Amino acid sequence: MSDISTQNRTRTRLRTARPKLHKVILLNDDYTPREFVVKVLESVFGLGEPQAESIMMTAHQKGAAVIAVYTKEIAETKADEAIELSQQFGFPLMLTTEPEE
Ligand code: TYC
Repeated sequence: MSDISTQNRTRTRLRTARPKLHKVILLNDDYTPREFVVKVLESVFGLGEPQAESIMMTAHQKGAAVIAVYTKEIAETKADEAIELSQQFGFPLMLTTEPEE
């Protein structure tokens, strides 16, 4: 027989690596100026001013707001950058990260 044998083929399920995404969450406080929070959101997270304002106001009114989702490492790095920037200016701004459901 000239057919190519299929006998020894194994079926391999292709899995696409899909890393779990993590939310970066902005927390409200009583001391950080609103304008500073907006600047941090623009500079660290690349948001435009309207979106930065909207997220800042959500955190201000509700206590917390999701800024964006990233892979774990990027989420943690961005949260750290924002916290460090705020500390350099003497503000207590806090951000956390958590895995998406
Ligand atoms: N609550 C702050 C104020 O009244 C402003 C603020 C908003 C701080 C959002 C943090 O995540 C925050 N100056």
